[in-house]
Order: sequence, then structure tokens, then C-alpha cells
Amino acid sequence: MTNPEQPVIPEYSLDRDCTTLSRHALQQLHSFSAEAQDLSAILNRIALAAKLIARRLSRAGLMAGTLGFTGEMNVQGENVKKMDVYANDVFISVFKQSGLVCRLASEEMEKPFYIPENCPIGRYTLLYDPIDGSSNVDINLNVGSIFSIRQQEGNDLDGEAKDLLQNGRKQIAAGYVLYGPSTELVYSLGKGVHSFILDPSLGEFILSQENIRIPEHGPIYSTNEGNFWQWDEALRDFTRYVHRHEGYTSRYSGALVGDIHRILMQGGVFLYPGTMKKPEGKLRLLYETAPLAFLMEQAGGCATIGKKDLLDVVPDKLHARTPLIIGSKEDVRLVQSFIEKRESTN
Ligand code: P6P
Repeated sequence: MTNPEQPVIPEYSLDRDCTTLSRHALQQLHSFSAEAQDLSAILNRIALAAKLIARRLSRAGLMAGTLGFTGEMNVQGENVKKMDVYANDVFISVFKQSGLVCRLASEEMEKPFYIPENCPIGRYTLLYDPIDGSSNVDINLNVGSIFSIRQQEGNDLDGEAKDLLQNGRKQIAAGYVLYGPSTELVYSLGKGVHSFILDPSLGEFILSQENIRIPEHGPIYSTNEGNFWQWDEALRDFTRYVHRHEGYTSRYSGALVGDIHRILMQGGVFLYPGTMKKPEGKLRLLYETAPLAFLMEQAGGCATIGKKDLLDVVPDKLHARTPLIIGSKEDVRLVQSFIEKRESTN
């Protein structure tokens, strides 16, 4: 016989199952204002996009026309995967008729995409990498989506979206979705970093961790050492150091979101440095390195392009690239110490 005073389901577990992303966003903002409602609704749409992408990824090997390349080249000069195109279109579709987002800027599109019916009202811009690490899609390894939300400034009458060419501290929210054994959405509104796990039985992202803090130091360094001979000498010095000292281990998946998530949870440093041929590096600022830097700073870590904070970098174009050194403060500082040492001897 159950005791009527004691709820059958412990209060905390029911409340936790009801802590969806949209509710959590409103809690974060301590407000039900129009702006808070908008941000909550935007995150809810991003969650819908993530669910649609996760669903397709989970059956990609069984669905004709899902894997492989389209035969096209994108603005990055990269061969486009069919999954890149699908995911890009999903983000556009979930924001149509939303009145929320006027412009979408994506790794896959040369220019921002405008949703006219939203534009007079929607003052937000979504910047995103729809599928990051798409080389992993065909081999069933983890991939991710990265997103950043900015307020539109001015009326963008020429359609060039020049107001996006500002530093990463103008972001009002950022996050990523990790499509792994479970689908995990990690986000920040500038009030800490929080993660949600997709519960397929509910079709909802449910709060799993609040106020995630990156360890001050961790054992992992994550980088593509195949580029070792193309790096500046200082980065080679750092690599030689971790090779020769106990307590370091290398992990690299070739998909940025998974590598960054590992660093966030276990500590350490991820590096994608510039090379002699490409001093600006490979990763894109507005929808890859800046949102991740925003999250990492919110989690107590840091992100730099070498000596300058990444969030202070002002892009000169929509698809600007930056080097990326990101993770635990102690480990990022260790990398920087080799850069400073080299500069002092040059
Ligand atoms: P490399 C994927 O193409 C990506 O943009 C990131 O997800 C990843 O961190 C990086 O490139 C991998 O690049 O040169 O090591 O293959």
C-alpha cells in the first residue's frame, strides 16, 4: 500500500524529467520577458534540429541517398557530404515561420540565408556548422553540430550581414550537439555551461549536468600530429615536451565537437594551430572556434589563437578562420609558455 504522503515517483526525478531545454533557459534568465521567451524558443528549435539530424544519423546506413558525397564543393573548398546538405536544410526549416531568426550563417553557405517572413520581427542570427566532422559520418563515428546566437545590429539593408563581423564576446548564446552513443546538447547563455541528453522515449532533451566546470589541468592533448612539421617551432616544442613528460596522453577523433567535449569533461588542451602554408589555420571563427571559446570560458577554461584571446578576434569576412588552442587554463598556459619562450629568443 503506498503512503499517500510519499509521492510514488520521488519529486526530484519527475522534476528532472520535466527540466527540458526550453524550461532551463527560462530558469537561467530568471525571466519570462519577451527576450527570454525568444531565446527559450530558439533553443527549442535547435533541439528539434538536433533530433531530426540524430534520427537520420541513426539510420544513415539503411537509407539510400544518405551517406557519401554530393559531388559538389562548398565555399570552404571541401567536398560536400549528403549529410552536410540535409543538416544545413534542417536548421533552415526549423526556423521558418518562427518569427525568431532572420538570418542563418552556415559553414555550408557562402552568404547568410534570410527568412523574409521573420526578418522584420526576428532580431536574432543563428551561426552554425550543421555537421562538424562529416568525414566521420560514413564510418559511423561521432559527429557534431555547433551553433552560436547573435543579436542583429542595424537593418542589414545591403544583405551583407556586416554586423556579424564582430568579436566573439558579442555572442549571446552558444553550444554544440554531440551525436555519439547518446545525443548530447551542451549550451550556455553566458550563465554557466549545461548539458542535456536526448531521451528517445520522450523525444526530449533532459537536463543531465548543470554548471559544468573544466578541470584546471588534464592529461589529454588533442591535435593532429600529422601536421607537426608544418607548425611553428613553439608548437613543436610543446609537442616534444608532452612526449617526454609523464602524465600526458593523446586523443584525436578528427571531429572537433567530440574532441572538445572530451577536453571539457576531463581537462587538457585541444590544438589546431596555423601552419606555414595556412597561418590562419583550418577552423572557422564565427561558427566553430568562437562558440566553443564562449563555452570554454563559461566553464572556467580558456581559448586563444596563440597569445590573443580568441573571443577578442574580429573577423574580416564571414568564413574567416583562426588557429585554436583551447581547454584547461593550466594546459593552454603551458602551450603559451613555449610561444613566449620562442619569441623571447627570436
Ligand atoms: P584534420 C572536420 O573537417 C574539422 O573541421 C573538425 O571537425 C576537425 O577538428 C578538423 O576539421 C580535422 O581536421 O586536418 O585533422 O583532418
